[in-house]
Amino acid sequence: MEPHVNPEVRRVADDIGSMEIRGAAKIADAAAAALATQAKESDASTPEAFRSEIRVAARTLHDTRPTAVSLPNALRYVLHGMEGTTVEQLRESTVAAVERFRERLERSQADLGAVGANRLKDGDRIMTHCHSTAVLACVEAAVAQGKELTAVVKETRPRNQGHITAERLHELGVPVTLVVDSAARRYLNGVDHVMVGADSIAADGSVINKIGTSGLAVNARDRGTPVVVAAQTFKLHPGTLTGHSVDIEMREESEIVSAEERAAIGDPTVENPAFDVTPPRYVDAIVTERGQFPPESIVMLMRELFGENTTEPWLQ
Ligand code: RUB
Repeated sequence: MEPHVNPEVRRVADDIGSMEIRGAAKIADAAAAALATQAKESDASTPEAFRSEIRVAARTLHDTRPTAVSLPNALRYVLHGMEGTTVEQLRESTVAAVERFRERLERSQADLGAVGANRLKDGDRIMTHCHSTAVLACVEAAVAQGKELTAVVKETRPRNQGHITAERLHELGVPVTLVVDSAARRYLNGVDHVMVGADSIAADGSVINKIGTSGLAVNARDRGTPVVVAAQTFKLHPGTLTGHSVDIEMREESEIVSAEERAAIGDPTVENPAFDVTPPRYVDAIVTERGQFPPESIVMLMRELFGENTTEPWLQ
């Protein structure tokens, strides 16, 4: 019999797939919390049944979106923390691992914000793309230090996550200029830093983030504007240490064009990649809760944090 998956796990998985819950950090947090619900409400009668329920729940959450490594890293953290020989011990250790993970997530975001804020000076203007809670943590910390910042926000088609960023920056008291994505280069001359988040960071220092990030970084390099990537260390992709590449999510064409619109323009092939890869040579610094790193040195940190442990426990 297929192990029981808690309805809350299914709801969170659906919400991640439909992007009700989105952004790498929020996805990781929601997935970990869903595993705690699965553990708390499980009526498994044997330790084996409990373990296989948690593994199936983890796989359900894992198979929602492929690019943000924060999701498998969160699941891996919780599954490695699951220990004991009775159902009660397994339940308690799983719930405790979720709590530790969520606390670490919050703390690392604040620590990262303090590092990123050091890069920002009073009067600076940043440009950002998509909606990154890590970027906002840097801005929030800088504002708390009394620095006055302004921001150029790219709208981030097709899902317009730039609107969320504009709203959050407004709440922080940062004046925002919202521009269409293709206007970015025109505004780079007046910008002091490009600041973006990451969904995954590969062992060679490549940064995988919302589609459009790589073009922005190339343009910024051309203009001499530094590109800063704000990302907690759970964005480091352990599989890339052993030669795997990061899967780029292709989303529905309906996010770009309706079936009628497509038919009216001669039925072109429509492609909708959600992320792209920015090579390390276009990135000036990766800001993490452990300090800031040149992208080429991130592999050292990856080895320190993950060692040889790059397996997926929910597949066992
Ligand atoms: C979100 C996105 C964000 C990163 C970082 O893409 O690319 O820049 O996830 O976010 P989507 P954070 O909207 O498709 O999920 O810093 O909050 O983890």
